[in-house]
Amino acid sequence: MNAPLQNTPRQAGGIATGGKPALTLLIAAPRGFCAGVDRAIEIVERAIERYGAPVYVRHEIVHNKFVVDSLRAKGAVFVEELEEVPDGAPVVFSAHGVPKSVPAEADRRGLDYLDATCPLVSKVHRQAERQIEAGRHIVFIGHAGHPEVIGTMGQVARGEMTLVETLDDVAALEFSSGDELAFLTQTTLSVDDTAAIVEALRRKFPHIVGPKAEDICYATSNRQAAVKAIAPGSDLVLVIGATNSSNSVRLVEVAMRCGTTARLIQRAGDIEPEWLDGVGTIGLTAGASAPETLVREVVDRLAEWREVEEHTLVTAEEKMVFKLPRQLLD
Ligand code: 0CH
Ligand code: SF4
Repeated sequence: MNAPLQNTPRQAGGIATGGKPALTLLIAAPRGFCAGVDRAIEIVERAIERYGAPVYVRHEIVHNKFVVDSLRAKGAVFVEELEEVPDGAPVVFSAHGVPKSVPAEADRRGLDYLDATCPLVSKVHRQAERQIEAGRHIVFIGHAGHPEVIGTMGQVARGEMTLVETLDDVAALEFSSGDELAFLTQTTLSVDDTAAIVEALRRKFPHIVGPKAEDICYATSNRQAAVKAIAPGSDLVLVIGATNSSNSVRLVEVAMRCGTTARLIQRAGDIEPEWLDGVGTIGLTAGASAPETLVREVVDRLAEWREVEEHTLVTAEEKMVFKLPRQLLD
């Protein structure tokens, strides 16, 4: 539920020298870490405390270099496949989820593993199983090659789930009226694009069943709504996030669809001073895997060049917290 807009003026830090041109900064809220990312990072940190370094992590725990480098410095070792994990070493599965074959292989090898899959991704995994049990073929809306898509498609047998990415993919689907169908979605998609794809699916296959709301998670929806609130009043929107971060890339797209120039940056150092030419207002947000410290770094960098006045636009309050896996609680 959206909270009323609040305006929180705050002077930025940085070098205060007189005579710099003014810059208004519209900072989106919510932004940055979601409950699933908080949980995933805590799982790696606690695993290192419990088992000692090294703790292996299959895939980037979340798609953020700063987070990955920080955990690496504490003793995490990041690998892409389980075969890179030595026998006897503890391993954590990333927040994006894994195909069923991965825990099965870990069990076969007797590895101690912790599953940092976000509970909202796991929920989609369980829905996939249920739809297959009910005898339905699944149309899955997602981005090919993304680890969450590989993980969710790996919950069912080959051939039981068909991936669609676009309206054209829906148009090309060939199912007969007798085929029982269900749809599910990746959690970090564009809310607007997905609504259009779901509508096309329902039009083409009126008997298709799906979740009441698509599976796009609260954090993804809230961050897109928040960027919609800041983009129209901004000359430039900066989104802090990685190029392989689905939810962060979606934020750039949302801002651009508001008619605003938008750029994805990993760190403050990516900002080119000429981007600020003719710019009086910058909108700033961060993907679900980007830590708040990188937001402050960007504010401080901008304050080196301009007299910055910060305004935070709050479009929703988030109180979601997810429990840690049982193995870490005793
Ligand atoms: O947005 P994606 O899924 O690429 O992942 P991220 O950037 O690591 O953000 C956290 C979401 C993880 C699973 O939903
Ligand atoms: Fe979970 Fe959503 Fe965060 Fe992904 S973006 S980790 S689904 S809360």
